Amino acid sequence: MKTPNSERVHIAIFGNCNSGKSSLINAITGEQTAIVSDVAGTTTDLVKRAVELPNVGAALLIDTPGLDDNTALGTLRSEQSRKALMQTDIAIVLLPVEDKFLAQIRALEIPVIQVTPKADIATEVYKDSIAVSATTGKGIDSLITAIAGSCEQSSRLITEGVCSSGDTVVLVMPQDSSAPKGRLIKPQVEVIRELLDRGCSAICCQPDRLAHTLSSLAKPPQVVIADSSAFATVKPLVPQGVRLTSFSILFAAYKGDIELFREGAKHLLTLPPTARILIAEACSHTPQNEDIGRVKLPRLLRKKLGDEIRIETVSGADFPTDLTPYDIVIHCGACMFTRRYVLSRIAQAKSQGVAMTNYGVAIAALLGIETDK
Ligand SMILES: Nc1nc2c(ncn2[C@@H]2O[C@H](COP(=O)(O)OP(=O)(O)OP(=O)(O)O)[C@@H](O)[C@H]2O)c(=O)[nH]1
Ligand SMILES: [Mg+2]
Repeated sequence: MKTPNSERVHIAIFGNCNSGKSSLINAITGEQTAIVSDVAGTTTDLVKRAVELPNVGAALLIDTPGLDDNTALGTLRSEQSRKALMQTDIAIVLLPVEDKFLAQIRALEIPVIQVTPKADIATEVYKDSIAVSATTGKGIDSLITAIAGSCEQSSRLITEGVCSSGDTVVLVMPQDSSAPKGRLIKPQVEVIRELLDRGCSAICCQPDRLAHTLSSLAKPPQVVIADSSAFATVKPLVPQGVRLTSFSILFAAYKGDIELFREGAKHLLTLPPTARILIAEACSHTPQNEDIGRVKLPRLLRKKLGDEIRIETVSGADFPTDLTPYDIVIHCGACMFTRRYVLSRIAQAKSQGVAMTNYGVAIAALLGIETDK
């Protein structure tokens, strides 16, 4: 099955015009698909290429327009390159570039690999960089090893800190009318897969079978993970000493900053009836999300804060650059976004002094539900 882009490590190549970015992508993939020429400004758009890299796995290489293109159109394009940073997990930077750009990458805490390009003709190798030649292939292996090293540092588990290898885990997954027909939703599939990879036993049931499932086990499970909509039914059935959490809480930690989201949810409960709230969805059209973001969440918000509150919704890449008109941003679970993308939105909200939370944490707070993690 094809790996979705949200599961791929996003590796973006940045540098000035003609520095050899597209050639480097061709050298990494061993295919001459990116257009290369000695005319500055050859790459005019973000170009994404799905690849499998040794010790990295599924990756998405992102070719970008030159950063130093100062023509009118070029300025727009280089602006695009800077925007690409928002979706970048690992940045490969072809030196030299403006210090300001490197500072921007560091501010977003994106792992960066610095490269001296065209090593076959370069007269000097920049400090702390890997010398690489797309023409001779020199340094390409070292570059891929460095990418693998950066991936290792940033890889994290969904069930980190909640489940240990070998645990028995009961998953409570309602398959009601809001569930898609004939399949499981992505967060459930991903948790089950990860538990299997970690040598855990994953036992799935719907809420009405939980009591039966627990009583049929010789020993209580270590963890119960429930859909937050089933919490009211599940909580009283979970024995003392068994850890209880929800898929949304796990994903809030995996795809964001759970502490910040919890603070945001506390703030949400104190907002006045004049509040202005921004709901941000990652997908432009996903029925289940639409249901939560457009119907369920607004209903809960109005019930708690009053009918006068103003709620606006944005979707996809359509996230405002100025968040200050809003009292809070409520983001979806971001199953279609990478962690980095969500973190860069969090960084933006933080720098503008605007509170942020996500669907799962906000709904839990509005319903007065508490989880162990
Ligand atoms: N000698 C040498 N030439 C290279 C190397 N890599 C790229 N070039 C040449 O440098 C020129 C620019 O290469 P591109 O890959 O198009 O550079 P780019 O950074 O993608 O350029 P823009 O898309 O215009 O920003 C081409 O003429 C390439 O043949 C290299 O490793 N060694
Ligand atoms: Mg190019």
